Amino acid sequence: MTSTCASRRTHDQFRADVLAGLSRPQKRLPSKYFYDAAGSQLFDRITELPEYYPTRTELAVMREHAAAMAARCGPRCLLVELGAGSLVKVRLLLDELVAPAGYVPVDVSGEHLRGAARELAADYPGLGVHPVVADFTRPFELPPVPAARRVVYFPGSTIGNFDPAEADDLLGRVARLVGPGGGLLLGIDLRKDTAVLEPAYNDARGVTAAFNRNLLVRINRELGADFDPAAFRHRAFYNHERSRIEMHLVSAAEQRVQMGGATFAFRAGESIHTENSYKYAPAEFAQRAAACGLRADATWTDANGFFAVMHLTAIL
Ligand code: SAH
Ligand code: AVI
Repeated sequence: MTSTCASRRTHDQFRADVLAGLSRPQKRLPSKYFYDAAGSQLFDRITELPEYYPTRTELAVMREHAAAMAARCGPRCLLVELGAGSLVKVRLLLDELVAPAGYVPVDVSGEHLRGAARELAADYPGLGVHPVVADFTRPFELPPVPAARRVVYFPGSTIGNFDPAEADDLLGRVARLVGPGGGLLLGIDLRKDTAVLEPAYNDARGVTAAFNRNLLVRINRELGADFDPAAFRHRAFYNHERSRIEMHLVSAAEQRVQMGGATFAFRAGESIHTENSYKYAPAEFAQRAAACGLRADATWTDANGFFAVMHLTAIL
């Protein structure tokens, strides 16, 4: 009963966010809605593309420094992973952690999360695995697991998908969730040459384009809209002024889309802005985090300076 109510609320929120986003002068859709089961699978394919450097770079940084990262987390910590996805990177950390009190992967993509958590629990039989299907931008309950310290693990540069004010809000929430002395192990994608950034979001095989268009497929299926996904072109580019990759879906022609009694008109060339992916400099990020109650005390990067993993301590 409770979960039926929760899924009704999620559905209603999805409808309200889509209606509001498509009613703005620059049409917008929140990027968290990319991740239904198909979207999570498409994201996994993105992580394996030759152009998409973030995943393999972060994995390499994790592989090289996992022991030092685990030492920062400390013994008997409760590890809470935000936007956990397929639970790949955390395995490198779990292999080094001393007597972790438990592992709580949090993700909105419920079916995908539950499947990945079952597999992880089978591979780590002594570990308490407690998946939580939730939107981490809203309050959610942690299981009552006694631990020496709480550590949030937030890899993938998913923090980059939030506008600066939202990111600050999220950092503040994390600081309160872990409490004074608690930790945050965070992956951030760094500023780099446009010649590296833009191909990562415009891959030759068109997987990122399919990931972007899947949002329209999902809106059709779950909200009864009549988007023709083929009538929207994928566009991704680096916005220098804002230090972010922007993804858009561009209407190929003048067209109208219906959704539950509402009609949305598109001019030819008009776009829906579907995602931002901010790129940071480590020192600048550390400064922002300090203002949100988190002090950066270790940073690990790759030789090219493409990606950083940072440990921060809550100083509330
Ligand atoms: N951590 C993985 C996956 C990154 S993809 C990695 O580093 O490869 C981003 C993940 O965050 C997806 O699994 C998506 O479902 C999840 N996600 C995005 N916004 C979310 C939100 N607001 N609440 C919970 N999960 C979210
Ligand atoms: C999850 N997130 C950090 C990815 C990114 O790079 O911003 C999502 C993504 N969008 C297109 N490709 C990957």
